[in-house]
Amino acid sequence: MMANDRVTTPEVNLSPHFAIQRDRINQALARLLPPADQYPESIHEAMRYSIFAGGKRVRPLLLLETGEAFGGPSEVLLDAGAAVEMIHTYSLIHDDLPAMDNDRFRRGMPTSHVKFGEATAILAGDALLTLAFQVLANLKVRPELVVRAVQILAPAIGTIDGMIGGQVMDIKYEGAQLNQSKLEQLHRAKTGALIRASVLLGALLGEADGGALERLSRLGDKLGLVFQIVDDVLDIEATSSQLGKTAGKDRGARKYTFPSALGLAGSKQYAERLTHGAIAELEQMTRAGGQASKIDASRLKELCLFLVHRKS
Ligand code: GRG
Repeated sequence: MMANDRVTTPEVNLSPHFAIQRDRINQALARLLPPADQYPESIHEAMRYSIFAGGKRVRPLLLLETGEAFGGPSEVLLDAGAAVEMIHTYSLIHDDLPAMDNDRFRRGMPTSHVKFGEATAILAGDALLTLAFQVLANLKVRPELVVRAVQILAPAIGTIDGMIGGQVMDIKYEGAQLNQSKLEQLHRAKTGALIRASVLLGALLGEADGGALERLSRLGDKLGLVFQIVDDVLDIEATSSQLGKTAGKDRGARKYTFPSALGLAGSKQYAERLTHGAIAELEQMTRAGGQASKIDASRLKELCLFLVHRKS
């Protein structure tokens, strides 16, 4: 396929299967988070408030569907997915703080610091991050898999090409005009790395072989960028009530985005092309023979299409 080829993918509404999967993820989160009446109550209330504020659960769904496609044990995948969602929610709580994006509205509700005060919001983020690694350490798998899971997850949210590094770049380049390669480097780190790690954790815990891991790593990388491009497009095209957060923030915050670099139509086209590439990785993986030829990748494909066509 050539760089400028036009690609369109069919729209999908997620099938009822995913509502069931979201319920299972929510049940795992409800079980793993300390109860709101557990002393000291205020922090547990704040952790549960942000976790159950209505996120789409994209990252745990990717983890679960990848792992289940390879026959991984659901109890383990659900706990690992919950850990990833805890980390994602920590990043949102901290990103919304006055010292960062200073947002008052997230997932359709007042942000953590608005509801509980800044000190509790900072601690709730810290606590979710800490609990996530506790959950990973307690996964009922061979210790070697726990070590490898930490080796995937920790760098994905760290400073070198990971989430925190991406956030640092985001702050550093505020108001700057970036070329496409710098913009992609920033978003691969800030948003993409955790999405890629979610896919890889599913593959690891499903005991996918090396060839499949490589394909899924490339798929995760592409989906991570798609996610951010669509986020930038929605910031322009969707309303605050559709998003559950303040729309139009990027322009106000002088953020250089994919639509600034490629235009709206160009951004949508690029997201479609990347999605097409991600689906091609899946198809090549299942055609390559061996272990992956036996898996049903249709749910993962459905998720890829959902991510590019999502409206919130
Ligand atoms: C503060 C350490 C630290 C990191 C912040 C990822 C990140 C870095 C901040 C999130 C801010 C943001 C709006 C990023 C754009 C992409 C993104 C992660 C959107 C929110 O994710 P969704 O759409 O949210 O999956 P829900 O609410 O559905 O879970």
